[in-house]
Amino acid sequence: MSNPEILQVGPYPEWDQGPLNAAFTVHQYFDAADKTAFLASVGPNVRAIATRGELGADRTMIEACPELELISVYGVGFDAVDLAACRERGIRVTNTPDVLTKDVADLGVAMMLCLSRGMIGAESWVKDGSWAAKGLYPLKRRVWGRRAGVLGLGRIGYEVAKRLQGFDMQIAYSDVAAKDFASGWEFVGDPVTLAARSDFLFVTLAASAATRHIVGRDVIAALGSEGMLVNISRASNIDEEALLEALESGLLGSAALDVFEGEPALNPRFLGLDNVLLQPHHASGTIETRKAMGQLLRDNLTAHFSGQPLLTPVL
Ligand code: 8YV
Repeated sequence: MSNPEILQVGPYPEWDQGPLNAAFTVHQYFDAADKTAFLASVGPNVRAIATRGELGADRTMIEACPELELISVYGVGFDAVDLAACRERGIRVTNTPDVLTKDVADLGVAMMLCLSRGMIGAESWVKDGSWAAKGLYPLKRRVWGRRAGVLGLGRIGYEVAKRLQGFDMQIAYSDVAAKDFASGWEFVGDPVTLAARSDFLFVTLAASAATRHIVGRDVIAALGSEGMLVNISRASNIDEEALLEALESGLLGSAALDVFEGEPALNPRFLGLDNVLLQPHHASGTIETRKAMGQLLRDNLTAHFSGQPLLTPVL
């Protein structure tokens, strides 16, 4: 009996590609020169799509696969998957939560520390001879004891707040409702109020149509010229034009960003700023975590095709 045919939307590390090729007949969408023709050719036999959080699967792709049963996402974010198209046909969707939560939280906190203490510039100060020529590196801002806001106290937001507690920070969060497991942290009902009482604002909520630009001009202005915005969620949660204007004018102090509209082709205006820390959507980018994500992606596929319950269903 032939292996189930799947569509692979983006590349995976070799340690994932081998087992995927062994278990399935894999059609690699990302390698196709003419993607429309490729979908027309292989789509009719595709029973599952293996994608990545930032790549997802749009309606066109889904409709090109009339036998599609499952979309397995390598990543926790499934906002790039057209869930409405999936619901119309009863297509299941899985993601890879939990295995990446702590890595993403680690990088968010590391970005805050790196930017607030000026570590990128400090390394240049050493390497370009400024230390010897100009003396002490300019003073930066401390982190411990200051005010942190977490916008979205889900898995990742909770791990961020736990880490910030270790820096004796005054922690508040905003979510759709107060969380009973967050007793030591202040619940704030809206993002503007949260930003106004924060020095560091972490955007950690899952992205959806409902959260698009939840960090807009009002939130950015409330965070203010001494504030730092840290985004480890999705670019769509922030009004990027408003963010750029605020960073360029000084209305916002600084921003540490792991995600961008149009990534990897980010807006070139970011490149000219000296009050940002830019990361290449790397928050879950460790060997250990990516291996666990790849394993969970395949385990969901295997479970589906063997008639077993999905491990981490979204839909
Ligand atoms: C993934 C992400 O690593 O989890 C997500 O949704 O955005 C990242 O953590 C990325 O999608 C993998 O390509």
